[in-house]
Amino acid sequence: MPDLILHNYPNSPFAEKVRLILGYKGLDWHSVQIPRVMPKPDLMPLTGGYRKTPVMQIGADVFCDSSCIVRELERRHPDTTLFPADSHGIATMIGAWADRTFFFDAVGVVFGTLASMVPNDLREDRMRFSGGMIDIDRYQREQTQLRSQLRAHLFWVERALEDGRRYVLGTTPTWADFCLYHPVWMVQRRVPELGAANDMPRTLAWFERMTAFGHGRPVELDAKEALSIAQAAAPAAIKLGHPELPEGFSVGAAVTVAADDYGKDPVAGTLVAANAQHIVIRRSDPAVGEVNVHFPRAGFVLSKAA
Ligand SMILES: N[C@@H](CCC(=O)N[C@@H](CS)C(=O)NCC(=O)O)C(=O)O
Repeated sequence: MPDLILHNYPNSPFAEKVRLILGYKGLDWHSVQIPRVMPKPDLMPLTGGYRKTPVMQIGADVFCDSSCIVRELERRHPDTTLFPADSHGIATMIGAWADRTFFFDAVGVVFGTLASMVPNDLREDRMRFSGGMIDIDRYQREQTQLRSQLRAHLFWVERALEDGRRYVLGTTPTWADFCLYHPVWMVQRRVPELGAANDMPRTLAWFERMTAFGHGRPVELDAKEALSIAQAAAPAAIKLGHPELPEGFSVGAAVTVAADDYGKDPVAGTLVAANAQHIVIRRSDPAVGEVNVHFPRAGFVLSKAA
């Protein structure tokens, strides 16, 4: 039975990024279907409030955010690495741009183009979730501008591939390719009629190459079963190199961790470890017992609990 459990739903671009990485690494994994809007009653006991998609679970360890997920996947399955040679710095920088700016180009174009088909529950949920940033009426009004931004940024991908390289940093795929992939996937899948990249042959060929990695070998798992797996497991012993706690924080302190951009619901727990890239807190819930919840340091706020 595979250890990796991905809590996800089919239309989630960030989940697609991780599914494709699982495919690239050739892994067996369990897929738990979660709702795309709140409430998410079988996810909250695991995360303690983090509601974004995807979340990865391994026993009683829960990994929030695709960059935290990939760090753990790399640790466990380093062979087909996403960070070959000295690509780590540049790949993570491109990834950070793609996951925020480029992703929101795609969100604006897709939601604005499909505005009349977006159900009310999704509209309202995303408005609340994003603190007003994902405003589908505004996306509809500003569609010309949003499409021009998407196209401008898509051409950056085309330019990156201009010398005939197969992937944006050379001959093998890196984290940068997977982060650039999911916004393109969202646009190509949801609004193919726009032909947003039709005059970008290198981008289209790269997209096909990336798509061919597939999703590995997923097996569906019931959400309640995932909770039982956490309940039956113990949180892993954490050995983080180069501990780095902000002044005034100590291991064992009551803290909260929250995203700094959108979906900012804080998760409360006891600080287990932190370094420049990673935060781990321990929390418990009757449905899962004790769990470690892992976050990236970049893009997250660590605070003392009130
Ligand atoms: N920084 C996060 C972003 C995740 C994200 O924004 N996911 C979207 C779906 S693709 C989301 O959470 N939407 C609301 C939801 O699923 O509840 C990551 O890298 O995982």
